[in-house]
Amino acid sequence: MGSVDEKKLRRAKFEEAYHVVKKDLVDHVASLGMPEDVQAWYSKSLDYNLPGGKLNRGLSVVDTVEILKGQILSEDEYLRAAILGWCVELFQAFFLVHDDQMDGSVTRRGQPCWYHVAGNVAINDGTILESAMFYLIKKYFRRDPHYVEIVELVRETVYRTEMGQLIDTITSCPRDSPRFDLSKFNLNKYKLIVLYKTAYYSFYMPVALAMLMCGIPPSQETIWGFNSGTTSSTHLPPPTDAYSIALRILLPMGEYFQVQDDFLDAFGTPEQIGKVGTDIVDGKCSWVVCAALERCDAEQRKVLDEHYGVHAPEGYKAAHLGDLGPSEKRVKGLYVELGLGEVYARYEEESYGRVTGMIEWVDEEGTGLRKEVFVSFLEKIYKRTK
Ligand code: GPP
Ligand code: MG
Ligand code: MG
Ligand code: MG
Repeated sequence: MGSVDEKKLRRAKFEEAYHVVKKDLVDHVASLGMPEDVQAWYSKSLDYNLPGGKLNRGLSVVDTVEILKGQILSEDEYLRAAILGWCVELFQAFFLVHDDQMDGSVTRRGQPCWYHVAGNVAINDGTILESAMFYLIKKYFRRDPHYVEIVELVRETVYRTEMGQLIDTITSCPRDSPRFDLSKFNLNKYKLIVLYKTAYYSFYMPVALAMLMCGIPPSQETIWGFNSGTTSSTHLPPPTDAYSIALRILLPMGEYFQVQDDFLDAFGTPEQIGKVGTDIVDGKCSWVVCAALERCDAEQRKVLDEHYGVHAPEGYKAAHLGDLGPSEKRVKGLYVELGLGEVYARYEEESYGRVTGMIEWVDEEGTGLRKEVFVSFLEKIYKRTK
């Protein structure tokens, strides 16, 4: 959507609304009688965890509202769309704070993960970010005809994302477990994990929130209408209802996005992605290891069995931030040997083509949707390198 300069302007405008969000939240806790040190801690947690990301999810809410309304938004409309956008960013910040602690990550967005700065109170700070999201929805949307649907959409998405994190966590190898069975990993298991941990909240929720704000009529059946537990749905007949169509297009887009995240975890540099990859040492059921398991011979499989899910010796990461431990190095070497860079490039083109084909299904007249909503979201992530 638009030139590089226009994109920068859109981002800067959205970032301006962050100041409104922060003031609303800090003023609110002040009004509850929270002392100055609590207000200062909260401000610091917000500044540290909320504004520094790519903002794709938050911007997608604003972009979708603009596309669906088909005209320049009034100041009030823009603010309400941006508030919903920042709510999606709060959702993401809440989960990232917890995810980094659970994954034992080192850095996020180019700085130490919040739990390294704050300690265990990071758990509470994460859940405060979740509550902040519901506070803002109430403040700005309480009188909206779809207030209940907005709240229920977010609540249900929180629940689904937590289910995804649960499968992600219990499917991964327990720390340095010597007899871990990699045959538990396969692409079907993988698709289920990423549908729940990523696709609903990162892709469907931002667009569905914008659709609700624009008054596209929902019903309980249609909001979660398509839920076969898989994202590979091109063989099913195209749905006709607006929310079901959005789900059917956005879930595979979310799967594609998480495959990119997994690929970059192994193949990106910390400078590029702002975080140190942890999937290999954490023994995650990542797309990359599933692709490796499908292609490796018996010898290569032994390397994976021996080295996947093995942390560097104690103190290693601390001494060489971002350096690879010997097992991680071995697994990354194998990924290159198996040509997974090319496998990924083919997957990327295939996903892009598949999603683009699904966008053609959208009946603009009949649903009130616009193809541009999906095109603009897909363009934000296609060939991303961070
Ligand atoms: C991404 O996983 C998934 C999430 C951030 C959802 C977390 C959900 C919780 C309930 C905490 P990831 O670990 O691959 O993300 P990253 O690579 O950014 O650490
Ligand atoms: Mg993580
Ligand atoms: Mg994780
Ligand atoms: Mg990741």
